Amino acid sequence: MSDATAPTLHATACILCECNCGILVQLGGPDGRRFERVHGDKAHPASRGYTCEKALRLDHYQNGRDRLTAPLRRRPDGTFEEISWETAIREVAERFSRVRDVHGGASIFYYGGGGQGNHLPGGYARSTRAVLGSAYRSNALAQEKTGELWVASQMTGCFTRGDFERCEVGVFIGKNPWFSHGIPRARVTLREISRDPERCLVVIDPRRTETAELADVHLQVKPGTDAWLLAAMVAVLVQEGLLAREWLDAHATGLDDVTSRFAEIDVAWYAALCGVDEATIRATTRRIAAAESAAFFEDLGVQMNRHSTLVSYLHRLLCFGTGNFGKPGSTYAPAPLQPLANAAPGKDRRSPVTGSRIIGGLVPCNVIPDEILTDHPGRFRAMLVESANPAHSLADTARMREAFEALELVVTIDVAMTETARLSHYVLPVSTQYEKAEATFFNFDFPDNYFHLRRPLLPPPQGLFSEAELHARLVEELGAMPNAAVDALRAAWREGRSAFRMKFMECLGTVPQFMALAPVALYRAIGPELPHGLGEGAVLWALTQLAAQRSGASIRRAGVEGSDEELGDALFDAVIDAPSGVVFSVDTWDESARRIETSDRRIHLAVPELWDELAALEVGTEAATSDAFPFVLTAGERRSFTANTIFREPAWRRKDAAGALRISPADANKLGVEDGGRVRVTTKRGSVEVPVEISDRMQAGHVSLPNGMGTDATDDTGALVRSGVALNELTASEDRDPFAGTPWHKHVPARVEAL
Ligand SMILES: Nc1nc2c(c(=O)[nH]1)N[C@H]1C(S)=C(S)[C@@H](COP(=O)(O)OP(=O)(O)OC[C@H]3O[C@@H](n4cnc5c(=O)[nH]c(N)nc54)[C@H](O)[C@@H]3O)O[C@H]1N2
Ligand SMILES: Nc1nc2c(c(=O)[nH]1)N[C@H]1C(S)=C(S)[C@@H](COP(=O)(O)OP(=O)(O)OC[C@H]3O[C@@H](n4cnc5c(=O)[nH]c(N)nc54)[C@H](O)[C@@H]3O)O[C@H]1N2
Ligand code: SF4
Ligand SMILES: [Mo]
Repeated sequence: MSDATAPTLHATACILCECNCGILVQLGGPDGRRFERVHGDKAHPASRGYTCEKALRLDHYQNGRDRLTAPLRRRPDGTFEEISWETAIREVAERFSRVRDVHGGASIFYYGGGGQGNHLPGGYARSTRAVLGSAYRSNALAQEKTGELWVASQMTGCFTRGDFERCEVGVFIGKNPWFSHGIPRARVTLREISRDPERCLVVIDPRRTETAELADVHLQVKPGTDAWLLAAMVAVLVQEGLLAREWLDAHATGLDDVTSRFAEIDVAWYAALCGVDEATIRATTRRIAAAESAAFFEDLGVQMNRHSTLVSYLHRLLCFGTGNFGKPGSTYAPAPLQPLANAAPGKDRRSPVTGSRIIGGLVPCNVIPDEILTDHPGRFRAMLVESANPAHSLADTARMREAFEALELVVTIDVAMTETARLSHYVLPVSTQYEKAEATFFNFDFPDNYFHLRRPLLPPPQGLFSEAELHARLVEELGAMPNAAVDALRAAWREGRSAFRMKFMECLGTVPQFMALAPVALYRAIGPELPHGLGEGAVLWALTQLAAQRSGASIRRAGVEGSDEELGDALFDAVIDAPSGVVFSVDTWDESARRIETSDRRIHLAVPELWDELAALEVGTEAATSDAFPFVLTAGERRSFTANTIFREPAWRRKDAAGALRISPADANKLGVEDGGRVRVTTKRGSVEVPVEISDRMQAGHVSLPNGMGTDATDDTGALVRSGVALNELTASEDRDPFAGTPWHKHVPARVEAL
């Protein structure tokens, strides 16, 4: 093919999981808007050409069904009518203001702010929220990561990640990276560890997962018993003298307190409780302790399970107890361009109605209905939802629906007509992630960390625009846009960066609430001035200034140059200029160790608030199952063709279109059901019908359903048709961790009956 006919490849990223692999898209089709081909982008600093099978299906997102094309207002009968943008912005601003004026802004709850690929909207929403006085927010992190975040805040004051590329031993706890990824180039990295006889892959999972098949050691726990397994492993460290004592003396406090609590643990008894052979537990613990380095990753298998916060703690005792922090192949504290949720030990903030612990600034997802369905004066009265689908993704859909119906006002900002949009008073459509500049803050790599500001591939359809523009218009309608400052900033930008920085500082000192208004003010002032259609990247100007102050040395090591004053601007330009992403920071291991932000800069091994739960393990496992609900259902397993609800078009799935229930051969036999046969799954909250897949990966008594199914669409007659099981029809909001409020989705007692 000659150069003249070579198709244009547009650099962007996959938006289906936190890895955000770099991709090259070839556009085509009759209107030039189809994703004809998708390749891995070798120029992307983290993925280096890698993708999984899902990225190839991204046309189903860009050109998916249910795309919203105009603002919608709900009629009293539940149907929607299209309204003009003028009306939409005016009425939404008016109605939120009314809630604020009558009940106070704190009653306006914000949910979302970005999914797996789009975190810039959350930045702009800060401005709208500040004008409305909205004080509480949440997102999906508060149904998975907040327990771990709280433990991190207690022990290190910063979040830590595993260095799987260099580790000798890699440990995955309730995590199946073969399908869920979560580390760059997951399958390559897993294979490398697996093939190297000097290295060791350990997987803790009740299922024989694809990752477990590659593992040297598969600790096949009974579902929901990880706390006993990990407590036994820590006990082995303590009792066999395997702790990295010298290192701990230099870097940690609280060791004696911890050892006394594990000295008496009966390892054989705990082994029996979790169903893993005692000798294997001892051998695996010794292997970890003897290794030069070990990296750890816990995920939903334990984070959405019983004892999740305690498990996060035990996992860290195993990691730090063997000296695995701050050296190659162990764990590190990354420095993202912008932290997604803060792990610094902060003040104890609580939600207004239930008094639940707010971790990382987020209200626990499972208590949201309780914060609404009450006559408490501090209850939430209105909700702004942005790039999230909580009516589908949060526990207990029936209660969530009731909660939405009780709110005075629900406004949803999305690209598609979702389950949440259908429950909203107003639905505001926006451009897709390929029709605007976008980015995520899932950048946790080490020692080289990268950031990718993606350029738009396509203009949005007529009448649509980005969240940045939407928030700017809302703030303008609310009369809060600092227009004079915006004009002055734009003029200063044209003059030069030094003038701009000075003007920005001046605004911080003179314009009321400027810090909070800065995102939309920057967007209005410099958005149109930015090249490559990167207007929505304007907010990054402020974030790169802050990053330069925080991590100047690391940014310079990445080759970004400039005086202290100029470094932020140089970083901003580097981000703007890199279509496939840029390494913005190069850390050292010492640098990472300095990010420990406890009061004495040491790792705190003792977390007394968890002692009672730890001690309670001794009495044994408490069965969640019963005669009525004898199975443990894992409600939400990542599979080859699941991607939360980012794809709404069922046709994107090459396999498993119905989202089968996986069941062990023994259980299938007992129930008299064949592969592909249908069963009814019933929990205390609901009942669904689904086909089964008989799988020898499953233990007897354990069944699992995939996540991301059960989205609704209207058929030709206008009726709603659901494809697959909407998991949270089966889950209950009260089934949650007593500490962090995270759900027990991986451990739902259920009954299965053949149909
Ligand atoms: N293909 C695909 N990839 C995704 C996503 C997707 O939708 N599809 N979503 C992304 C998102 S948002 C997230 S948060 C991540 C989640 O990534 P993961 O946490 O890896 O995904 P899951 O499959 O939900 O759960 C992991 C494992 O937990 C196991 N498990 C169940 N019960 C227990 C238990 O009692 N103990 C232990 N130890 N393990 C248990 C399951 O068998 C499963 O293999 O994936 C991301 N990647
Ligand atoms: N039972 C059970 N429930 C679960 C899970 C489970 O395993 N089991 N997994 C949980 C996990 S880990 C997660 S992360 C959550 C995910 O659940 P949510 O955080 O609610 O998000 P998604 O399903 O990813 O949906 C993202 C939404 O963003 C919209 N969107 C896409 N692009 C754009 C855009 O550019 N702008 C805007 N404004 N919107 C856009 C999509 O149309 C979609 O509605 O689900 C959770 N729920
Ligand atoms: S691992 Fe797969 S789903 Fe995740 S970003 Fe990369 S290509 Fe997309
Ligand atoms: Mo997630």
